[in-house]
Amino acid sequence: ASSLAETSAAERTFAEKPAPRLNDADTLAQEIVEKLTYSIGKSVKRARLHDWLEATTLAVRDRIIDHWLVSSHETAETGAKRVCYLSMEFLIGRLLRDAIANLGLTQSVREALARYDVELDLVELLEPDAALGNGGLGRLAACFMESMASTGVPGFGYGIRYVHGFFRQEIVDGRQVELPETWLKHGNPWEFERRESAYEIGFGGKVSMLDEAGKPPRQVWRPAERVLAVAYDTPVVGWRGEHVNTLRLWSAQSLDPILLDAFNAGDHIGALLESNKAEAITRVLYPADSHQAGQELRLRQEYFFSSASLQDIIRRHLRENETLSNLADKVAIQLNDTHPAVSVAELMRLLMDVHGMEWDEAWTITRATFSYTNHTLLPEALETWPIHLFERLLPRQMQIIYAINAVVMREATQGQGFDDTTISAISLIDEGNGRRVRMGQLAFVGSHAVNGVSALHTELMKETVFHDLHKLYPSRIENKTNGVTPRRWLFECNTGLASLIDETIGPGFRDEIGELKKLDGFANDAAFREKFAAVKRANKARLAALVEERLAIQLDPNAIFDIQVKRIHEYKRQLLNILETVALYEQIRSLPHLDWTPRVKIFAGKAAPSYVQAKEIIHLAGDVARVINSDPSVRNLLKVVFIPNYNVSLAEIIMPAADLSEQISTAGLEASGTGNMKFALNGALTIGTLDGANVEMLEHLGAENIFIFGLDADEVARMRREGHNGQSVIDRQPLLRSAIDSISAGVFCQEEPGRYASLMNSIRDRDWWMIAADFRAYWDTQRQLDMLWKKPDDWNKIAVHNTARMAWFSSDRSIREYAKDIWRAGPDA
Ligand code: B1H
Repeated sequence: ASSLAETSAAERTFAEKPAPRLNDADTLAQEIVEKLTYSIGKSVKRARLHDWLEATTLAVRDRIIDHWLVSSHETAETGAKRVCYLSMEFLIGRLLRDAIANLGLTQSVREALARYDVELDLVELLEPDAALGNGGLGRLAACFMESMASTGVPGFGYGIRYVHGFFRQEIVDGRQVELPETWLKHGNPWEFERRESAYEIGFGGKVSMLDEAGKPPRQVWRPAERVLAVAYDTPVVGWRGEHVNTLRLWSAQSLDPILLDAFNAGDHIGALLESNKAEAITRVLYPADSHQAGQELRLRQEYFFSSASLQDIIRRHLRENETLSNLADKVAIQLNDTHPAVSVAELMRLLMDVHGMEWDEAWTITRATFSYTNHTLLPEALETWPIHLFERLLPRQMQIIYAINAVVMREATQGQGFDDTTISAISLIDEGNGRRVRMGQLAFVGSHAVNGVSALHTELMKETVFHDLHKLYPSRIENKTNGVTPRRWLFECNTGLASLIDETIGPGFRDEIGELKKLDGFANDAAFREKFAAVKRANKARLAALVEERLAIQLDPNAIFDIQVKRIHEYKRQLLNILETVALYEQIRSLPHLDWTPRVKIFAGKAAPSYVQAKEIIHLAGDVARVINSDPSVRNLLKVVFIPNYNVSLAEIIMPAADLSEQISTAGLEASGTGNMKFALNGALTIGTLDGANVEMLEHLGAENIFIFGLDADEVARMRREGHNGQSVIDRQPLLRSAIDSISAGVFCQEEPGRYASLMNSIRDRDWWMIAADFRAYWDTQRQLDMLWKKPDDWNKIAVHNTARMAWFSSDRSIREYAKDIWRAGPDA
């Protein structure tokens, strides 16, 4: 505040809080109609629903801008440290409801629109779902942006403005079909193009020594190609609207939109080729979750947004500081996985080649500035790039990587006396597979802190991928367990539950989520449990209506809504769930007189387009659903649905409607999971393995409130080492054997009986994902849950404990930990 007083009067007018606006419905109605009239050019009479969406967005946006300017100026003028979160993905979803809720305007906007017979809920549905990400990693980045704004950490998100986000999934003849997604079709009222923040990004070309008189000789890179990175800013408003951060996404443009010479010579097509090539960089999101794409275009994307972000960070720093020597005191840069890891080499290049810094100082600053989050241990997801490709595209950065490697090797041999095998394990260059650059190693050595995303995952990082680097730098790895924002994932998506909590313990939990604990005692209050259950029933009815409308399948609201929604991946074991479903189906058929608990099995999720097994799993889920749903002998006891096109907006309807959450990955393979947290926060019980953040959920919920089964990570590792074989297990388990035999015999696909033979054989042989190995434990736990469902008091008690005890999994907690331990930024720094 003291430095605020020293700024000039002109500056101060910006930095001061804006004149407060009135938040009542009259004022909002007036503002919205003003936008409708003068920004959209429509009268109230003629306006279509979409016009109301735009007008409402613009009116709300003005209010955000007031706070945005204040936040930005405050950060600039106090010299506060900024956090720059570099991520290939920001899975932000729709923004309007979140913005209105965080500004505290939900009721007023609803009333304002109602005066014109417009329903806010319908308006909100028209907003496109911005899917600039694949799954958990991208959604985490979005939750973190919201939590940084809500906890007052000055933050920038840096990413890519993909023209086409994550593909739209349709199911045609049972198979996934990918369709292009066009979220920008009607323009995007949330973003501001910043033509003045544009940077040149080079590719290819040569590096040479420049020996200028009077200066030390230095390397210069002369790229063969150059494209322009143009910034688009979206404000991210935090809880109560007090702090607003910026999500800055880069779009690629050609420097030379048309080659005039070629154009004038009559080559109209050729004249546009270059701009097409430039713009291709930000055209589409790679849809492979937990799998490295490996294409040149992907490496171009990674470098493009890394370099643009770093140039932007440096420019802003030099506007406010005389030197780059204090960069690390003013900026913390978080690398969200290795996708922006080339930043380590790029910052070194910018500091040395462009700003004339010496190696030692540049290296010290680089490591003090960066930190890196690892999100997976799956070998197929660890990024490496062939040296020849890297060198051709980024020759100077390749030189710098060799030089960094030499520094690290020296530390390892001289400091620690590491032997040859250890040395080759930590090398940035993988010599084994045709020479490749290891991006994980690069991110690790270029950072002062490296974190995993759950306690278990962090420990496994130390034992596996980073075993040897951890020996060399034993204090670098730490844990930061993921979280989810309670605003979107409770207050907004489950207004019924949030209001019930207001009534019960007061609204304090909305500012201090820890207060949810006060709800714990109400688990024993029968009247409260009844209200809690009524909210769940209403949420289930809303989901059932959606399923009826989209799939023409009727769901029994008295059944357990047993839900598995996430990317389709073998390690996530949707197949285990399907096998249990088939086994249950067969049991119901053969023992119809038993007192079965009715269940609805709900699946949703997308498969990477080239992931054959994942696509077969989707196909199988649909085939199984078709046969079971049309079999009169199971009556209403079992229904199976696969809801197409899972995305953030669908998740907002699904999470509050779940009775049971499936978190059943092969132990040791799911780094954290975040869907697990959203479900539990909304009062679903979890059936899950000791994997990822499930382990910590067990600690916070207590063993009686979560249903853990199966092998743990050590047992999985041991069985894999010792050569586990599925058939030997299957032979001892008639239920499993029968389910596998039915599927592979074509019971669910009589038109093509061999369809699932190889999928089933993979369980009989290697059973790499431990599906056979875990089946019995899974089945038994499911039957235990069947019994529990028959005692609604007991079930609901557990459900209440889940909501009451999940506060720790707020992403505000994650962000505060990062801010304190890694970034040393934020209000408490
Ligand atoms: C996660 C990815 C991922 N881990 C590569 N790794 C990608 C890897 O396009 N790519 O190349 C995209 C995504 N995503 C997920 O991150 C983990 O599987 C979850 O367990 C975790 O909760 C989430 C957030 O940390």
